[in-house]
Amino acid sequence: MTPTHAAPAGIEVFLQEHPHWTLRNNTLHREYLFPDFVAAFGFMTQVALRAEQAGHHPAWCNVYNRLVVDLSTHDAGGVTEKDLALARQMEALFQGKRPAA
Ligand code: H2B
Repeated sequence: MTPTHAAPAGIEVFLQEHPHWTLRNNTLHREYLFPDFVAAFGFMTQVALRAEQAGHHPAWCNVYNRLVVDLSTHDAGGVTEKDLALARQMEALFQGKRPAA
């Protein structure tokens, strides 16, 4: 299978536009903090529905109000446009906007 890595320029543009995200261990990495567990889990639930729709799923770890996210495409062994798309959806949800389907 041909890996479909996102163009490095695409990642750079995304990282410049979204300074909370970094490239870490070949994943798109971000930590979110919420007021409490219910807010964190509510956000995760919204993301989960979007991820399932897209057939593309986050690696994440939640402890109480903290959510650590690492996005990569396992099939491709790195960050692809699918991860950038999921990250953009997460940012839109986090800012209370309804992301484009
Ligand atoms: N999610 C992520 N992050 N990477 C993948 O390669 C991936 C996935 N593959 N979700 C999908 C599921 C694949 O296993 C199914 C068959 O679509």
